[in-house]
Amino acid sequence: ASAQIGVTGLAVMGRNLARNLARNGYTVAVHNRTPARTKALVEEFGHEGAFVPAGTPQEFVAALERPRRLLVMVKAGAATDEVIEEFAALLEPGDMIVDGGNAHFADTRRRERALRERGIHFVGSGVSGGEEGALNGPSIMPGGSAESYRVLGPMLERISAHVDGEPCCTHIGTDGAGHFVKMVHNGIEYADMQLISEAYHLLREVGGHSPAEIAGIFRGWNGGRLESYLIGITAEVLAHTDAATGEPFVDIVRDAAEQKGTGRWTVQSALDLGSPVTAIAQAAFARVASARTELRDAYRPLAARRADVVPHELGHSVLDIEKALYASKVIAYDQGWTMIRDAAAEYGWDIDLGAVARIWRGGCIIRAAFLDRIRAAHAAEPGLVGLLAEERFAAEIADALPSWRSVVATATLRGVPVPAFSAALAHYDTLRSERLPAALIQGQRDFFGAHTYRRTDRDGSYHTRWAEPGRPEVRTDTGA
Ligand code: NBP
Repeated sequence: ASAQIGVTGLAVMGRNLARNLARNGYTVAVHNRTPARTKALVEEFGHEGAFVPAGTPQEFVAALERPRRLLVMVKAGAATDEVIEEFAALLEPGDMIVDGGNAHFADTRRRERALRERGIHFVGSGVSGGEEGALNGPSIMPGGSAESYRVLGPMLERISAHVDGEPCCTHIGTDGAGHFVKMVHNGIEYADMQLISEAYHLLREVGGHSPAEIAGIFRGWNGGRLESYLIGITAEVLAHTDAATGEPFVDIVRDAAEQKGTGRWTVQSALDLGSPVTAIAQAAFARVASARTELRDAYRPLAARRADVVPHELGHSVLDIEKALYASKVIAYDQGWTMIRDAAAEYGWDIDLGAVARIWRGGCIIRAAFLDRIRAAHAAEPGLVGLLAEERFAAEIADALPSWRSVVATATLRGVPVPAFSAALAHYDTLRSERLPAALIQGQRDFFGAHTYRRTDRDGSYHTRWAEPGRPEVRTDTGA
């Protein structure tokens, strides 16, 4: 036994963390379910430090000094449970398993409890910074026992990023605390990316600036109080020109933002906790909405027209407010129906959407006259994707729109919070938009996480090698 730590799971994250550990002078045992990855790591990067390749879990565990420190970097979810189970059986009391994957904190709490009963320390640790961070210094958010941190902390602090000599790693708290904090980090990241993208969209649609000009504006902002990684990469994404078409890159990316789900977890947990994380929630929903092709297709015919974009004057009469309330209410109900439709598809429920409206017309708290109209709309068109696509509702909303905008604008100018009115209005504008800044979010995601994007002009998944000269584009779904 000669290795101070072992890494199992040698895809991008695990491989780079193993290299980071080795570059920092630790002897690192390496293991992967498919042995080819272990072999490739040692062949390509063996010169960077001391690696001990292990072909089997038994060899891997035997290579580790006691108490054993085992870093698991496999796919989050069931794979993590399988790997923990497999290795826990080979470990002894006092040994430590670190899960550096993106686990849900509730899973981490469950795993920690189960392993604690067997005398094994389980450290659920958030790792942020993507591939690049894993190699050169990530931000690390370990949970688990104080005792485990005494042993692991110095190693994790050493391989973490450092700012002003301080490591970007600290013991967050017991059991799931590390993964919880990582989850919130990702929620904030969603909000930050959405806000940046909305700023870009405003500069483009309202300010009339080109993507290249906006890149310059962001570069300027990055020299001031907004300085940040995300603002910096946004400037780079916006300045990039697509080699195939000569168009701004942001214009050839499909404006359907994707996600791996950690932002969604933040919102779900926030509802359980009663934490009002509305900016994060709006960001998560903005991504979801951008990718709902069938809703956007249904609502695009309602596309913004000049007349309903610029209100003639800012109004806030009783009639204006009535119209804003009505329109917002239709949106809220429509969102509810979308959710019921989604759940029906997910769980295989055969739900009559018109009947839901019918049974809510009386007796319940949301009983309302227009439920009969919702019932009728679904009866007339069984596959109805959304209420706003129905002619009469569409006409009513179009009529209400100038008042609705005026009310939200007036409230905003006067500092009167109207979170639901403005969220409903943004939902309407989102779904009927021809283009959304979700394309920029896809560019940001591809930049920092190689998460790939889809193009507007051809099929397939693509990745731009942002760090290479000329920023070549590769297709990723064909292995090319
Ligand atoms: P992936 O999430 O793509 O997972 C691939 C790894 O999991 C491979 O080593 C694979 O082994 C292994 N694996 C799977 Br899949 N099922 C397994 C099983 N049943 N038993 C054993 N091994 C199994 O890798 P990644 O992108 O490097 O991410 C690793 C973790 O880090 C994930 O939890 C991820 O969410 C998290 N994370 C990723 C990033 C990022 O930017 N990518 C950032 C921060 C955190 P194989 O080679 O044999 O298939």
